[in-house]
Amino acid sequence: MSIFFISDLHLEQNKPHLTKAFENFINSKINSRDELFILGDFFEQWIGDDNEDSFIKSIKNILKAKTARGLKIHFMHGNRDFLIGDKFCEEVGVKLLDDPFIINLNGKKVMLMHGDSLCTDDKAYQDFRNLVRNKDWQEDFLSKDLMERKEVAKNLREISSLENKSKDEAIMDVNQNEVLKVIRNYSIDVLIHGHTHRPCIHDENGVPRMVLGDWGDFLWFIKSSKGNLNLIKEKI
Ligand code: LP5
Ligand code: MN
Repeated sequence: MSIFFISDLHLEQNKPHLTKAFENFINSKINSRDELFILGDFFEQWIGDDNEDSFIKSIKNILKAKTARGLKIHFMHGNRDFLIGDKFCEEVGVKLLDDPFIINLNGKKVMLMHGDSLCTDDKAYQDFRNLVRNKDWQEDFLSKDLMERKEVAKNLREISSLENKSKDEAIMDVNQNEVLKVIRNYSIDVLIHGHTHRPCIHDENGVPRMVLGDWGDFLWFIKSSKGNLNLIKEKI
């Protein structure tokens, strides 16, 4: 039995090769006794579980086909799909996880995160995150009609890509003190996250911090088998 971790697939309607890559990945590498952890930004954006089109249906079908055969899939929110709710999770049979979430792997405490909460130097983003992760704010946003939500998401994407161009690269990476604080506070043995799109294995005072990459020309995943965790990159 193996455990797989992926993040930052950024699946969207106009990138069908990514949907295909995910379908191939889940069907060819993962069997029903394995477990899959999706650590956020699975979708390029998510504006509510009531939004459905042929693309979303096709992803649901891929997930449903695997969970119906017994595959356990765990899902964590990212900064693009933090509005994924219980309706979606129940429909496709995945379990929503808190961020952070700790699992025990062969006696090791492994912490899973999307990774955005570690980017504490990015004050503008953290303020934005606090706003949109608020339950009341989310209820209000989700009560708006779909057209309006689509428009807000589009504007926000434009603001975000404009701002990212002027932000220092270092600001958009994790804050070192925050990483060490998390490792210390939770006494973890391994930290796995995505978000930064800077795949690497860092040594944080003896604790591995494994950073998943985003999917594009390559797919990235971490596989745990026989007690080892490996960060793997494959051509799509
Ligand atoms: O996503 P990416 O890689 O471009 O950048 C992220 C941070 N940006 C975001 C915003 C997302 O891209 C937008 C996703 C939209 C889909 C969901 C829509 C449903 C909800 C709509 C909610 C309004 O996460 C970016 C980080 C970067 O990662 C690196 O970590 O820097 O952060 C920003 O760009 C945030 C800006 O700095 C601040 C934005 C202020 C916006 C103020 C408008 C308030 C919106 C209220 C609307 C009603
Ligand atoms: Mn992200």
